[in-house]
Amino acid sequence: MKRVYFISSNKGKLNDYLQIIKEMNLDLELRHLLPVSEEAVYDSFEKTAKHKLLSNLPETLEEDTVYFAEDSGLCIDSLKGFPGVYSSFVLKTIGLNGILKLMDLEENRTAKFVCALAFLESPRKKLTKVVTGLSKGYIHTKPLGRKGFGYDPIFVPKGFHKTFAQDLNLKNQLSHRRQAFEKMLNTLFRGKNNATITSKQGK
Ligand code: ITT
Repeated sequence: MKRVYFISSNKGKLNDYLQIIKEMNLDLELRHLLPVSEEAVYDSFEKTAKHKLLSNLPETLEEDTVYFAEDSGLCIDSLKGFPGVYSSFVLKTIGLNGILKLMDLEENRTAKFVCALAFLESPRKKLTKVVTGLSKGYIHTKPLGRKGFGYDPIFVPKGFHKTFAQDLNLKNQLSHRRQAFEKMLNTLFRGKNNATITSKQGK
């Protein structure tokens, strides 16, 4: 069994990964590390994810173990990508209702979730790689559903009619997080661990 360490303070993300690993039937043990350094926000998800990983790595790294961190958020087209890299701050301040107010009477409700996942490709050399996943969809007019976390109650994935918070199984089959995680596993284990890893749903 392989061991992966996820560095994050967000229990919702952790639950997503646990469900993804279970659903993909992977022989992986996911462990959780709380960040030790203050969170910094850069102008891209990729840069922020890399910083989160490198500034929170334990001094001694375990061999044959994967360390990863991620930066994610919601980008709303009619708001020119807002809240984007500020998603965490915006959720804590104006919240879902504040976002819905900004979208009041807006006809173009398209949006996307982005997940940039930074991981150590080689723990010995501290070689970092960043992969990303995207979920396209739209912002509902009101929060619906009690599952998931963060912006899940207002986000409906493209081609479906329920919010992520109404159908967490659906979310974890196709989400930005699922795609980024699969990319990381494929980069790390392809060729070494039998087959390529793919999700059931298309990208
Ligand atoms: P970390 O310790 O992992 O950094 P965080 O909550 O600070 O946790 P981010 O900086 O990546 O995470 O902020 C992302 C924000 O976007 C945060 O408020 C999340 O709740 C929200 N978010 C990220 N992914 C989401 C998802 O899949 N569904 C709903 N909301 C999400």
